[in-house]
Amino acid sequence: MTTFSETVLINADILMGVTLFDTLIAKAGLTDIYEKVIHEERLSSDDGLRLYQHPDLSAIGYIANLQRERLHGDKVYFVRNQHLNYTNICNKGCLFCSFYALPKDPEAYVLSPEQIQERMRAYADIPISEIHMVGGVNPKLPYEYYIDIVKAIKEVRPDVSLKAFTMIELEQIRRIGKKPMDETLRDLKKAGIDALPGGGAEVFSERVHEELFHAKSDSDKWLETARTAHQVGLPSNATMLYGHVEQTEEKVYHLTRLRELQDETNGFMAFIPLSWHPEQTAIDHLPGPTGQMDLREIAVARLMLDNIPHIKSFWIMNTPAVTQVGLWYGADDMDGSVLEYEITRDPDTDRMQALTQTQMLDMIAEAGRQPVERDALYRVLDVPKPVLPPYMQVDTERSITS
Ligand code: V47
Repeated sequence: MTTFSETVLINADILMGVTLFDTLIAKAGLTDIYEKVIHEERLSSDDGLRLYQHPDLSAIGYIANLQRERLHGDKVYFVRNQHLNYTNICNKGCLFCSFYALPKDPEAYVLSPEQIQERMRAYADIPISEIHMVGGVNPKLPYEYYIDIVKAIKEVRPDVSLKAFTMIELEQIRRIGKKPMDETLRDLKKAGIDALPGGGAEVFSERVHEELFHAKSDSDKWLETARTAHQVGLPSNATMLYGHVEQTEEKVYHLTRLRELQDETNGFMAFIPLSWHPEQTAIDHLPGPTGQMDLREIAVARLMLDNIPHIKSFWIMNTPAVTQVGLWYGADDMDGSVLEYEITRDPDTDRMQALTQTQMLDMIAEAGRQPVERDALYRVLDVPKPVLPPYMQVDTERSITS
């Protein structure tokens, strides 16, 4: 509770042109960071640490929202997309993952180009503009398979933008094709990919790499592949998987390394903090992240990644409710319709995870923001008029007493 003397101080500040928020930020001891943000100065790693450790999440959210609104005003980007997973067979054995299967497992699958086309045709009546396709690292698949599935997708929907293959999958595709990375990327681009998703980055920490995903290539390789992709004209996203065994310093390091590469290439379109889901993984005794943590990741990312245009709150992992709040904590993007999601699905119910266009618009309008439909490259397709839910509509005909 605010004390009498604090109230007097706050009132005096207002008289002097200092806003209530300035005072609350000062009370939280965050004025130096706030001023850096106001003056568009880069935050240091120490600032990043403080933002992670500070108890006043709403003060941090308030500062992150300033940056978010400076970049995007009220806009919230969404996309009508379909996520496709061409295989779940993977030889990396990451302990945080519930998606992968071994070749002998009953649930193991590889989709042929024709099966991928069937999955797409199942949604032929939905006007989507993005396909998001990733899969496990399956050493049995030949180079031509990847080229063929890309072509198959473009055959069914020539107009969609295709965002496919993480830096980890690309390393496998390059290896099996015995080609340098730039040539591999040019082949895939020629076949039809338009951008790369941000997965596979996990946390840039040798310690966590050893502990959870030692068979995967490391952070230097992930960043090198991203650099090459950006150089050949393929923009990408970037992710960070949090809420397992990582430490705060490791997350700050992750963000600063992404920021450094972005200074060099300007090829990252969006950053997506990925909220880890422990269910059905080898480390499901760990509690996983909370909603508080999800919001903080969004806010810290928005503040540290001053050169990455978009921060996405992936509603599948963050939940629609946290995503709505996240739109005031630094996020300006919520991904999209998705249609089917397998990486963190509930395998017991195999439930489809999808949002319709109307649901996405309602979610954004209810959060008090302006929806903007985009494609995978953030080209604006439509700016639909937000329709407020009935409980938020002001009925000017009725007074409170009538
Ligand atoms: O690389 C794996 C993560 C990623 C789990 O670029 C898990 O627009 C949570 O990268 N709980 C794939 N996460 C998803 C991804 C992504 C998603 C949405 C949009 C974009 C984009 C990219 O999911 C993997 C891994 O880091 N992951 N297992 C899990 N149990």
